[in-house]
Amino acid sequence: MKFTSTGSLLRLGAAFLALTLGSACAYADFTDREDVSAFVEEIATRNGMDTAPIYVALSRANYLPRVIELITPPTKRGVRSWHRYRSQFLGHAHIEGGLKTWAQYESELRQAEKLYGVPPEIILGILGVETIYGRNTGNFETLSALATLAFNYPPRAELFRGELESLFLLARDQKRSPASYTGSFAGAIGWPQFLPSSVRRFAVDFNGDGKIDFDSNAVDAIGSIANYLREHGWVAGAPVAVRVRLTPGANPAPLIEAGIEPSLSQEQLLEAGIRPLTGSLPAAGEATLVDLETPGVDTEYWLGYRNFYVITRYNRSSFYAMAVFQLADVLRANHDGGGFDTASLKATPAAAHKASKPSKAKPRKAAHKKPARRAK
Ligand SMILES: [Ca+2]
Repeated sequence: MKFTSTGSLLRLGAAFLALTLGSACAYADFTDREDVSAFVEEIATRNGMDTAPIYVALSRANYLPRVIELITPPTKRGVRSWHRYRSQFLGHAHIEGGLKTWAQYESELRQAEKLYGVPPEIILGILGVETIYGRNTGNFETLSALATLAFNYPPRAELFRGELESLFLLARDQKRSPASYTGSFAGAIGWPQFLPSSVRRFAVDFNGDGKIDFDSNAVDAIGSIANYLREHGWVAGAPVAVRVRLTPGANPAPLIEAGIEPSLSQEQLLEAGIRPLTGSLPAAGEATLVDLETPGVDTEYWLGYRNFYVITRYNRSSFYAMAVFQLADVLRANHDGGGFDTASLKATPAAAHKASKPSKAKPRKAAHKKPARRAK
């Protein structure tokens, strides 16, 4: 279609007007606000920083309405569906991507297991669920996202002001501009989606190049995820979760109400009618009972052990931890089986997952140039 010159001009004018109006709404200046000034003064005093660069950074931060939309819980609670949730993370992209990443970073993953006790498949399970192995790290400018949440989302202002403070400290540590980070709408950064406070506390320079790099390759993410899990109590070699069934008439509700932290003894579970699908329950200490509901089908019940709880420290949801665990299980089975088996897409792992099974596969040559492996 050909436009007349008048038409083009009108369109241009409209576009300009929209841009100007859009700017007026979207680019509120945080530094005009008293609560923001109080925040700047407070964090500068606490951390021995100058206020001026913080003001400069915040004056360039944008209010992001989309961030508020995404963080706000829906007014109507959706129907929980484990099958729907699970299908987002156990498809071809997650499994094939996981096996490729495993092959590419085999030696780094093995090194992380040696140092932190966390097996490759669990590290990959988290990387896969978080960002599909770095493919999907988020395009929100972290500074703007955190400023928006810190100052325009009262329900969680305290948390996000803490993360915004951590972002300024992280930028200072790394000698980067606070505006140079990108990630999720909620301020999580890079391949492993660490919040700034977690980067500062748990990230490790796993390829030994002197900096934390969560943007360009998996190596620092691999070491950092393993370190995060170990610091949160990962037990090397212990099981994560095992599927169970209920004896007829058993009432799981009080067991589920006991909470996500493992507190149920094997005797309590057996007495309440919890049975293994086969064999006997693993003697692995206290457990939590996890119910995975899907409308129209029988609820799945699982016992989550200490390591399951540790995965929920990454993201406080039993659906999340179970997706990580099941993706990990499929990756391990395919890796040891020596190839990608599409039938596994439908498999539901039922056996207790021994977390530190040694890999039976022969080490493969990494496809990339290997960096020096040195953890700090
Ligand atoms: Ca590094």
